[in-house]
Amino acid sequence: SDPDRHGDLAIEEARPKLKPPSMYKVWMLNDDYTPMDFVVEVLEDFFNMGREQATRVMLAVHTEGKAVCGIYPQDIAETKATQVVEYARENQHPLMCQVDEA
Ligand code: TYC
Repeated sequence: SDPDRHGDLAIEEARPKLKPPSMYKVWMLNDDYTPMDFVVEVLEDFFNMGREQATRVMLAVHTEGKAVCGIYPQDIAETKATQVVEYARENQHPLMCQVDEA
């Protein structure tokens, strides 16, 4: 038999596995003041949802307190959450996002 076969396997086993990038959930939180239309617009513009999906997610946040609006690599998740909160503040709304590990 070929003595090199075992060597290849040993190398294969020793090679460190590349971890998949960890993913983070972006949650949208309910509040009593942000208009429903504004939340739908945010979900369309920042999370690439159509009107129907954006409306469903907005209503889920409204009735359940929070809902996931997207799952992304950490830097993208943090950037989206920051952009949403900044956009809400520019429009005088208290809308909040949270990011946590998926
Ligand atoms: N609760 C808000 C209202 O009744 C609507 C709302 C939905 C606000 C989702 C925030 O993330 C939110 N106007």
